[in-house]
Amino acid sequence: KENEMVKALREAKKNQSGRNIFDSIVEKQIKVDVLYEDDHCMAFKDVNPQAPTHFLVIPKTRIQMLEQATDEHESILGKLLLTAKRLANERLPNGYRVVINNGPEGCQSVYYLHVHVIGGRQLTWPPG
Ligand code: IU
Repeated sequence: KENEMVKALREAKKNQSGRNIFDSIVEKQIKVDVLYEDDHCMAFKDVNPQAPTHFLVIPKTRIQMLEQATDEHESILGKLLLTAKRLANERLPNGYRVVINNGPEGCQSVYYLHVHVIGGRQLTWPPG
């Protein structure tokens, strides 16, 4: 039983630190529905949308999760939010939600920092 838990924990850590599908998206090895791209970030439609509009904004250089961001990421974090805002303003005049999930209890499933932009229907609060 303990061995299984140690193994599961090791596996979870590996999944958090290794390359994942968003690395492949940034490297253009996987095609996605790109909404915007520049030297620093990329925005694309979420494959499993939670609302009529649901897209993600990611940095081109990998940050695993928000909790690992440091002062050196100040500029890219700003760019991510401003890009999310600009794309959202163009598409969602009645409002929208911007979300960053962090860690297991934050419901993060892909360990490559991404900003969710969700809208196109009346959202509810608090989230689940
Ligand atoms: P989360 O914050 O880590 O839970 O969100 C990951 C999101 O990435 C989630 O909404 C997925 O639907 C989305 N996604 C995607 O758009 N394309 C993929 O290939 C994979 C996940 I894997």
